[in-house]
Amino acid sequence: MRPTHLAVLVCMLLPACGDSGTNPVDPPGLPGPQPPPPGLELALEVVIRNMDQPVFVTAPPGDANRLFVVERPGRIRIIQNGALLPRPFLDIADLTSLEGERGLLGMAVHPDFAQNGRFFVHYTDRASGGTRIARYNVSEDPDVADPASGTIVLEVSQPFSNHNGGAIAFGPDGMLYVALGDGGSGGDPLGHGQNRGTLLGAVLRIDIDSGDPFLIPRDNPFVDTPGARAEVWAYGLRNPWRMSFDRSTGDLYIADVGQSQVEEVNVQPASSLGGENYGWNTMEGSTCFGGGGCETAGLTLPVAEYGPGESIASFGEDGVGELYIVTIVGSILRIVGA
Ligand SMILES: [Ca+2]
Repeated sequence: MRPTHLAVLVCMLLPACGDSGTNPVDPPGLPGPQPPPPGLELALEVVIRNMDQPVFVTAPPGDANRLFVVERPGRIRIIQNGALLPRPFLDIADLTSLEGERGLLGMAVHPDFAQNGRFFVHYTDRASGGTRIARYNVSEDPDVADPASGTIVLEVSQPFSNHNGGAIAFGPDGMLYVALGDGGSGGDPLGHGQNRGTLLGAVLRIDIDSGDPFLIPRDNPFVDTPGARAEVWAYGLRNPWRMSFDRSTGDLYIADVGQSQVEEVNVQPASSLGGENYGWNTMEGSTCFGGGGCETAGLTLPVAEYGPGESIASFGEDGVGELYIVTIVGSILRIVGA
């Protein structure tokens, strides 16, 4: 099952879809996820159980034999041809805070991993509680990373232990996209979502193949905007936990965790020049946050919303584009044709 429309799959696979009160809704005037093709039936196949708080799976591009499982406590494990390798690929548990929603939250393998052996992780620093984006290299053993290769690429302080974001992904343009939450507490008390002058509540876009540790691409949307951080690609996000570039179209899907009412999926077309404001905390989903009215001009609404309450932590893809579900209670499930 190749991932073309994650939002559709969210709806097709979550039991909440179709239950009373939790139907996904399409905001008026916006295109919602398309219905699955006629005759398409999906099933789930257990890959492994009893992982330690898995939050994501990924693999090097083209790698058909290995699945890399990101465990929140700070380890990356490899499932090779269906079997869990005993030695972790990377173990940074001693660097990682597990307080609240903190932890090792995301991983992105460099598109040229076969040549440069690089990958990037998104985790919470145990000492400071801040977010760290770090680069590592694989060792001479292809199944083990070199722990000494760790280099901090980006540090972002976090005012509260929740809403750290967590997604990190390479775009079709070769840039590294990093998703950060609004910094936490409830209701975004510090106003980070609507503040382009902070890296919080935003998706960042950086060029990690240039500069030291990176360059800000000249075509980022706020490079010339006074008071804005030039790293910001899109903003108005509460807790962008996962994002994924569609392999066939290049469209970017951003899953944002809602305050209490809805979870939402935002879609940014591949043709976007960036700069979208996804609404938080002026809006939660397609509703003005806090009741009453609000100024919605200039805000980009989600394409899908659904009720919270499922145990699915993430979707993920292997190196050849097969799609998986990760549950926080420890299971990795492959989506297959029924
Ligand atoms: Ca939103």
